[in-house]
Amino acid sequence: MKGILIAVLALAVVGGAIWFLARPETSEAPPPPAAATPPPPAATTPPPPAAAGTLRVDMKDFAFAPQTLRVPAGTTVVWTNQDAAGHTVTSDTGAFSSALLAKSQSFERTFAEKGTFEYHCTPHPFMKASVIVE
Ligand SMILES: [Cu+2]
Repeated sequence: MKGILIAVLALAVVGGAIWFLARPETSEAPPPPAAATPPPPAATTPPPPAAAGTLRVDMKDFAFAPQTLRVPAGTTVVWTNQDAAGHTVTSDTGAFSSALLAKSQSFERTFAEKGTFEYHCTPHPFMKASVIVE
């Protein structure tokens, strides 16, 4: 038993040595020098923070994306039409509806109340989606 252990250790040592000697030369290349350029100056005006509690839904290729949106209560959802065709954001229950939105136009609604809000596009009833307010 001890002989096997020694043999295994010897194999590991020999194997390691072979691996060490057989390494490609490139692994010896020194690391690239540290970038000489100074870091960019700190922005004097921080970028505007993403509006808290606002989520976007795109209307694109005759579909709402994301089709299911889970949000905490109080979230404002902004839909933007990316299609040449006009779309609406119309609640299945009549709770809300946008006008017919042309390309690049948006509609927004703040969901203060919890619940599942299914909606569709009036000209294209197959466009269905939902906002789940939790
Ligand atoms: Cu539509």
